[in-house]
Amino acid sequence: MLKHLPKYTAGIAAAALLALSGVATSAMADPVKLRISTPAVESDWHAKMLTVFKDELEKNAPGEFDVEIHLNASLFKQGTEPAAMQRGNLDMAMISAQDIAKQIPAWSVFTAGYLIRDPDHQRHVFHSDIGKEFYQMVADDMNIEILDVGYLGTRQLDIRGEKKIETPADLAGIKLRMPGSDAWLFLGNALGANATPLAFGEVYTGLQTGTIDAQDNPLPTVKAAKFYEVTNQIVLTGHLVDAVFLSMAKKTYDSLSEEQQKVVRDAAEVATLYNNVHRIQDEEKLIEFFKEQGLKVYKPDVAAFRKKVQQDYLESDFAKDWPEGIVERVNAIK
Ligand code: KDO
Repeated sequence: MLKHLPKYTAGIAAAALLALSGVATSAMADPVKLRISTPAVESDWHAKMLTVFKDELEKNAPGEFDVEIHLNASLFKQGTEPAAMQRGNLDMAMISAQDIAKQIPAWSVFTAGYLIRDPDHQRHVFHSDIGKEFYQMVADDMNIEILDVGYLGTRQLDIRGEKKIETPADLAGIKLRMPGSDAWLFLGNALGANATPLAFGEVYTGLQTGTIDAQDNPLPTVKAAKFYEVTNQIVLTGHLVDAVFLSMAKKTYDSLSEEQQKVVRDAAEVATLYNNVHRIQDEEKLIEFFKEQGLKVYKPDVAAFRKKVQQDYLESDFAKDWPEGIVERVNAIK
């Protein structure tokens, strides 16, 4: 097309075209691929928050990120996500304190029952200097960047059978499914049950067939994964105010520009807040829903559970790895 223009105009046009194509090349650089893996089921809030995260990135940095969300542990098995990120096979995941404690024993403090008091306390703790110190350990020792903390919910017991549970002694002999790691199993045993490891995706069938008697999860997850269909009672022990840490492989994070890192952090904040608001609302409403489904829902002697669980943790080997004064510092956060 340039041949129809006078020579000098053609020169200017060619230069302009070149400049334009330069702009086009940088604007059309390949989007950063972010593959996220989680065992969460589609209708649970922490699964939905990943779509919020993706939409926020698209809104604030159009075309710069290509987020792929893999649910139901379809990409990596539950608990293997940190290693996958460390090996460079995965960009993002929602990891648990229990996952982290496998590599950084100090983190087991956040796997302890009855330490974090409620969702606000959780957010305040992890947004304080304590959070900064503990996130730094994860960045330094695991090469994983924690973007923000999300409230997974307060874990309650969900049991087959009619036996009324008032105290830890009533759980003796009950096969309580826990996710598969030492920290999780310790919690199940501290509650007084016989903790047995099983992946999240196998819990429904385990309860249905009776290979396990019980499982523990926050109420929104009991609903989303339909565990209420195969159990008879929910015992409101409230034993763990649980967290998921929305995280990115450090290699991926470091490859981003400063602006992109900010967009990613802001999106993580919006996503975790969305999760928290909905989950907290659901936790209030769901007791009625489970009662309508024919389950018994009641509070046991929570003080008896708290006393035994706290004592077991303080006397455990885990506590030997907790930084000096950490329990007092966590308790002091309002
Ligand atoms: C579970 O397996 O019980 C658990 O609640 C543990 C959490 O750390 C997290 O992995 C969660 O499952 C999954 O995201 C499924 O909701």
